[in-house]
Amino acid sequence: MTFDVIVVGLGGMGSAAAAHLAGRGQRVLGFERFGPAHALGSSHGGSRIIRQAYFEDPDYVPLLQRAYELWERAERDRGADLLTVTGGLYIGQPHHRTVGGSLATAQEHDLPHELLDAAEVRRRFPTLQPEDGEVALFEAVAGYVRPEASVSAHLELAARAGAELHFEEAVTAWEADGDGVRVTTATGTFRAERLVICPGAWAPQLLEDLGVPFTVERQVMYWFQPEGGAERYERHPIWIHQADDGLQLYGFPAIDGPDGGVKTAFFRHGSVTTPETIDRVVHPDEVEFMAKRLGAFAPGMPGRFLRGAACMYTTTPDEHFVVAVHPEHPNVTVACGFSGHGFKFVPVIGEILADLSTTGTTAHPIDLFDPRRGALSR
Ligand code: PYC
Repeated sequence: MTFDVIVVGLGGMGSAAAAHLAGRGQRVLGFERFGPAHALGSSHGGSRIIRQAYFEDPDYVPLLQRAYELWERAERDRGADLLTVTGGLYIGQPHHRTVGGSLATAQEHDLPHELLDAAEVRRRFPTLQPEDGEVALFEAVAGYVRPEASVSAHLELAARAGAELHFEEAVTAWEADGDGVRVTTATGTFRAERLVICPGAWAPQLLEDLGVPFTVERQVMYWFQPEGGAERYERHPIWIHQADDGLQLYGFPAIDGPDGGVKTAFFRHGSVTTPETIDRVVHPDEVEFMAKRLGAFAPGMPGRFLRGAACMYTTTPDEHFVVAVHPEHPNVTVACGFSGHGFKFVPVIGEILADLSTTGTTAHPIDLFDPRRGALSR
């Protein structure tokens, strides 16, 4: 079999790229170092926030709007529940990024939203207790997506469209020249016309030649069983609270029924790690710190600690993604450095990668993700 394109890494982004490429009639070969929808990278933990009033940069909004359309399409095509709209609250001091940045983006893009003072948040959402002086931006369209179900759905869509997918087969090297690409794994060398590399936390190894100073960070997710049970968290908005010291704490509804607990985490409060050395144990002092911050903001929490899990962010210096045709190799496309906020974009990144790989360009606005941007120079 001759392949048009090899996809390296079949996590969130790679599985979507494989599905979009195979859906366009490309002969796709995919490699994943672990099993399908595994829990050893950056695409596990049951839920990821999706929102549109994006404090990171207003330029993400058109991509988010397309992502919503493509999440719905993937749900229809696969018959799976992938996106749940719950509403979202972004809470903190008005001048802090979580509220101020979300508001600026909502205004620039005319996104429906409400601004609530602390008393109104406490009245409408008694599970959350912002302090007087804090405010919240409420966005009805926000919610969560399911990472493992999304990876499984895109793998299934890719396979259904004819992609050949190899699991437990790590890529150890790749080369590209005018004749095409060669990818080496433990079982051999594979050739194709083009390559799409979605390495996740393996970017420092597989894309070292990009010269981007990636930092791989260990991040912990926590599940707590609230006092009095999880029922009142079942239909709860997702929320992000930025404290006075800048730390962002976020949480989800109880999505796994009354015994599954409520998931919370800090946004970017990790330690530098590598995929080979990451500590997957969640330690008592970490649980204690989370429980203290959570208890101060959410009455009824932390309740009882159920479990924790570690995952990895691959962060760029400006926390924007890297999505582009490789600057040195026109037949190689790359997607990495999602900096802890990428999962919501999975289907639109799949579409962009399919555009870039098949035509060398895309109609989507991706200038922000250029690997040669000044903010990334070492
Ligand atoms: O991707 O929206 C996001 C997010 C918020 C907190 C952590 N990740």
